[in-house]
Amino acid sequence: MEKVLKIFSYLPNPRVWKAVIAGNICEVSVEVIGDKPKQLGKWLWDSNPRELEEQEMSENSPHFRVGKRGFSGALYKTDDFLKAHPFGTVPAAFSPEGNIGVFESNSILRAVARAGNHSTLYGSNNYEASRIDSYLDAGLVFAREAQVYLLEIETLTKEGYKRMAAAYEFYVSGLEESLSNNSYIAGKDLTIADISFVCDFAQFLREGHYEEILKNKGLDLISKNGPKNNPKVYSHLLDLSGREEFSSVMGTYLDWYKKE
Ligand SMILES: N[C@@H](CCC(=O)N[C@@H](CS)C(=O)NCC(=O)O)C(=O)O
Repeated sequence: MEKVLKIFSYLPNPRVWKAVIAGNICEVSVEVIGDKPKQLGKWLWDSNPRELEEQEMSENSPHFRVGKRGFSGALYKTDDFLKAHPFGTVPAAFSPEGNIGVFESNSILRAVARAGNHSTLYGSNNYEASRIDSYLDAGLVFAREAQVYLLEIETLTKEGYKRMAAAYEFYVSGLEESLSNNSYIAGKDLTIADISFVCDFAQFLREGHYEEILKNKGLDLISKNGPKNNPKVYSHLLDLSGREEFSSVMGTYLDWYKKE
């Protein structure tokens, strides 16, 4: 396997799994560097990330920044990191030479598929690739709502809940329709649209860990009747996540859900 992409992130992170799963399928090696979410404030965010020494972590550091999304405390991001990753987010991927930053997990996923040796993972022509992009874009809209929902679930308002429920309904009904016509999301073959879906949807289902909090607000899990209302979507998730290429990366992440 040729070394292609280096990814820096907190770990485990389903957004990173997208690229790793694709890498396994299309024989692209992906190097993942990172640490537990809480530890990432002790790392230098750079194309050569490293753990910081105690004395390097202060407000006087030239790399000192305040987390913007998902991180609340101090972070240490180099200027080079921000040049490559202007939004300052992880997962943050770098080309093999380290000079090109690729951000947004779906784009990192695309980069792996483009570099790989697989005839159908990113479609077999430009129009199929564009159709796959359509699903990735729709998935990002859903995933962004899910990110806000999960990060703010403890202080969630009715308005926030409604936004998430609407984004969920829109996304899932489109996927159910797609899967009524084909075995995979974008057509008859497994593509990166399926990989992205599995990782983002598995992450969304973590709302199940907050059932009690939602109940106290008089709210139900958004995914409550999911398998009944959208059986194809849920069985696609469970089918793919059980396959070796997926399960070897996702580990036990969905086990709690499967037991429910
Ligand atoms: N849609 C992006 C989400 C990336 C994102 O928002 N990452 C957050 C952590 S969940 C981040 O890196 N925040 C950096 C900060 O708070 O400064 C993706 O799929 O990669």
